[in-house]
Amino acid sequence: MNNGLGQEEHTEHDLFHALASSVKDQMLGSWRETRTKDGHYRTKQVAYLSLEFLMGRALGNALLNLELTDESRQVLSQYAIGLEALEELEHDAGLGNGGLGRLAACFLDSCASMDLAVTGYGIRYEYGMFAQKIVDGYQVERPDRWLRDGNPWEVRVPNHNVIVPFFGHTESYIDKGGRRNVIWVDTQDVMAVAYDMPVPGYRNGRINTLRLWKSEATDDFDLTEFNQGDYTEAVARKNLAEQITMVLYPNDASENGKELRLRQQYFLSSASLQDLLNNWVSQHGTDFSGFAKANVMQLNDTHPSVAVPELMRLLVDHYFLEWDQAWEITSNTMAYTNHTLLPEALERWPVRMFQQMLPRILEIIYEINARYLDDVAHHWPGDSEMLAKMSIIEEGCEPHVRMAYLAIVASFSVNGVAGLHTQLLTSGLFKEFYALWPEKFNNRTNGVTPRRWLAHCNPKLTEVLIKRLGGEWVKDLKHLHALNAFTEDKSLLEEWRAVKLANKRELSVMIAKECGVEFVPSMMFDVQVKRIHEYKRQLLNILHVIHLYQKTITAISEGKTDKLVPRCVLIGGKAAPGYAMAKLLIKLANNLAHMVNSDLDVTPYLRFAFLPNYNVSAMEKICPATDLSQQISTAGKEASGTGNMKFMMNGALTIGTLDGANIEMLEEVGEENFFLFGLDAQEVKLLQPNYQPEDFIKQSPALQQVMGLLESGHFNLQEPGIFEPIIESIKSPNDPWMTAADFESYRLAQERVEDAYKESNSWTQMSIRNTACSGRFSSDVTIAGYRDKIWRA
Ligand code: 26Q
Repeated sequence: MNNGLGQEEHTEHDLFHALASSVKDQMLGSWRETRTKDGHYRTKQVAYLSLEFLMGRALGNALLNLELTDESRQVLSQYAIGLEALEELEHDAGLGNGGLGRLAACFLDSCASMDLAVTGYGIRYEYGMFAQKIVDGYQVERPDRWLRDGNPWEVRVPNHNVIVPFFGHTESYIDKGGRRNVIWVDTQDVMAVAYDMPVPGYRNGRINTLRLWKSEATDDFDLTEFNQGDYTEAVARKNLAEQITMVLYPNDASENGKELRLRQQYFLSSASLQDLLNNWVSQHGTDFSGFAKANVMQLNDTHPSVAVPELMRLLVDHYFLEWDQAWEITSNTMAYTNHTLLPEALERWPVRMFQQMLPRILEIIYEINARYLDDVAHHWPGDSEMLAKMSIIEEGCEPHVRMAYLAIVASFSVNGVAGLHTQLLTSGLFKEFYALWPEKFNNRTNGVTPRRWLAHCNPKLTEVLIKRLGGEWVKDLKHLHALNAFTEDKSLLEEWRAVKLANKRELSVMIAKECGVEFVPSMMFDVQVKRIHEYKRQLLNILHVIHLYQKTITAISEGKTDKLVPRCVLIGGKAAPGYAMAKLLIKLANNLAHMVNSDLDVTPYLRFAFLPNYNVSAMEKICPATDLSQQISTAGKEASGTGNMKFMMNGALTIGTLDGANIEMLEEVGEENFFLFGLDAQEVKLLQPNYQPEDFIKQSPALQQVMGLLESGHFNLQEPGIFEPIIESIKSPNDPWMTAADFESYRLAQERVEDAYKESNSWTQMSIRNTACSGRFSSDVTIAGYRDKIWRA
């Protein structure tokens, strides 16, 4: 391998860039071949449209998939830096918030590895997910200029530039054939420039593409302004154009109504569709009769759902198709995935905003709605309430466009991301649509890629697995089932324990560095890492740590410490910058951590840390080292979860509620290998209207004590009253997350965890069974479902 470096002086960063560039160069040939092959063979093309691709680092994954790890290690042996250390120098591509963005990244890996012609379309944000610092216990956001040192993986492809229009107004005219056409004029145009990133399949020669769009000012636009002598205006406009792809919105549960966000959505949708249509026309001319058979667009939530009217616009206004013909194509190419049931995360845009920014798109939405409401009226004759309820336009003093309804109406497939989630969609949120079009709805339980989330991130366990099972599992994770036959094998138990211990040692080094807290590898590692949100109930975890703290102090004073099971608890995650309650939870966690870790009597039994800046590469170190994975959302609120699967694959046991994919994990591994607790979704719904948290507090002496300490101000002596909002939320009959209701059940489940952890052998057997049963949660399985049931690729 040519390492790209001569004998001259170089920094470690130069070395990283040299290696990455050389790996990319090695992909160029197969990349071109993949493109040609997909063009020739006329295989079905899938466009995965997503505002987020949370790719993380690329080097380690590329080396694994291309089978270049050993060679790279050899090349590096002449330098003073090891491969792992070099990999650490790569900046995460943090172009996503959390689950939805990371799912898109796992899907790309699976699609390439399963030889599917799938292109990811997204935005090349200049600033990705913010970096999180903790100052005095509070979250502080720092900009993430991930492109600062250049991106060795991307290729700018200016020959794919397209123009995206904004603002202006529409006019109609009658053409020579007597047809009435619409043109959208006086627009402010923005150029979309494509940057391609290679997506290597696992050792199969396929290199797929992630195409990320950057917004730039159009040159001729500048020129006109310049000629008019309005130089400063021209530069200011240039700024406006370049703002579009400047920054990722850091909300994982919506901040509705921000104009720039809608601009991003339309920019992505229009650029991607123009690209697909240009591609089609270059091969087939303007005959679109075969288009729907050859193309699918998978919408990653409603974020790119403005692609629906945009495809109609391009077909009707640019290629002069009749409405019905265009609708036939659109409604046979769009497929929509829903990722949430939380009402605040459902996208609605003010009609007024569409009117100004995307006037032609609004006209088309109205036309789609009018025709669709005819169907509704047919299905429910005389039911005007139903019409208002199901309309794409929500009436009111400020009318809104309901993006989910737009997506459902236009899609031939609508899917949820776990069994319970899909069931709740069809029986709740979308039940009228389910009544109208039951055949559209289907479930596709999420998965995660075993390449990154086992083979790459856990090399020690990989070695053990390969020794026992060979390497087939990397491509077909169901092979891990064979491990179940070895749970009585003493030598396997020994190796399994040794791997976990070694991984815990490595994680401890990171935690010491990032948090200033010593985690002791012989203690249980109990972890909850994910975005901070009330529904995910980090608060329940924090209350339990307070309980453990009190229990430890009591045990010490009574001289009964031999019953304690020493544990290290880790919480990590980012709060949306505008989400005050989530930020307050971070502050509470940090104050509590300080209290716990500075009590030297307590620390032999309990340690607690909040990890700053949790991201993809942190998870790669965390999940292999975790004993206990916390998946404790209020039942019915977490659509699926995917972190839960990463932990399971790496042999962590789960303490969790009957929510999202936890339910299916439990099904696979069995109740005896899972710590289940809490109300189920139906019980949550039934209890909600007459929920009395005070009753639950009265009935639980442990919770009473915890609340007493929290309310006493023990964790905020210098800052009186700051945790009032948290205390109130627990005690409020309107607490939608019902933290108090699940506390006692959670505490008891945690006691079962302790009893189980004391029995080292049976714990290890449970750990092995979790890995063995994780095969169903490979994203390869999920993608096989999309391929066979939705894409028909
Ligand atoms: C919407 C409007 C304006 C600004 C931001 C947003 C926005 C951005 C991101 C809304 C939602 C998201 C992300 C949602 C998300 O990550 N959902 C998670 O998706 C995972 C993959 O399916 C599931 O496993 C999780 O359960 C679900 O919470």
